Amino acid sequence: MLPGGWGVMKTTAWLLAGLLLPFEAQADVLTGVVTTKTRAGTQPAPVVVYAEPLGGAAPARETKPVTLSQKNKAFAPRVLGVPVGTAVSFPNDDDIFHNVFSLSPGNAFDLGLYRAGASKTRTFATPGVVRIFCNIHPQMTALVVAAPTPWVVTTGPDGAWRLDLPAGRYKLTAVSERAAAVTAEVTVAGTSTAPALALDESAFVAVPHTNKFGKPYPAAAYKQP
Ligand SMILES: [Cu+2]
Repeated sequence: MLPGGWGVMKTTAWLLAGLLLPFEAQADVLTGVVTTKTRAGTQPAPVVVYAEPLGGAAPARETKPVTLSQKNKAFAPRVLGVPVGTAVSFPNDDDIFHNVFSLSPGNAFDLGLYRAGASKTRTFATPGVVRIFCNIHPQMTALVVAAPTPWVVTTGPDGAWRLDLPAGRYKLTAVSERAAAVTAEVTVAGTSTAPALALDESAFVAVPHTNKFGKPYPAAAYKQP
């Protein structure tokens, strides 16, 4: 019975398609490498890459809490990309007091001064690039990129990155604390490779940042052991 046979085959094909599509939607992978032009002898700063869907708003997803520790008078990790809406906890893992603040427009906050073992949390509800400091220790700096999309990643030391996202058209943005952001558009279908994202931090000049009052740190703050 040929017609019946075809019918069964078609039905089977539809069933398979129905079963596989959701899996396929999660299986698309976009990989790329960010190259950074630096001054001779300088290691490039870590880079955050995020992908915003073109032709529609990024879907709102439940976010996972993330930890950004204060240890040995440094923030760890130093650079963190998170979807907007993410709650970031800042545990003080040293045995001295620390503070966490930012003056970045749209994302200014101050968690106050807190002791060893304590932790405070900041939810990054507004997309943006957020420079984070400690009001006691000027050498402590971190960068949080609150991305307007669920698809955000921090590159490895070699600039390589990977995002698992549904097929479609995206605008990619790469941003670091020492270079102007760059963007590119890409079509994702199956396993895809992103176009080159090239940052230039060769013109970057480090200047002392201010404390949480917008004033220079006292000279003694730079001399602490
Ligand atoms: Cu501190």
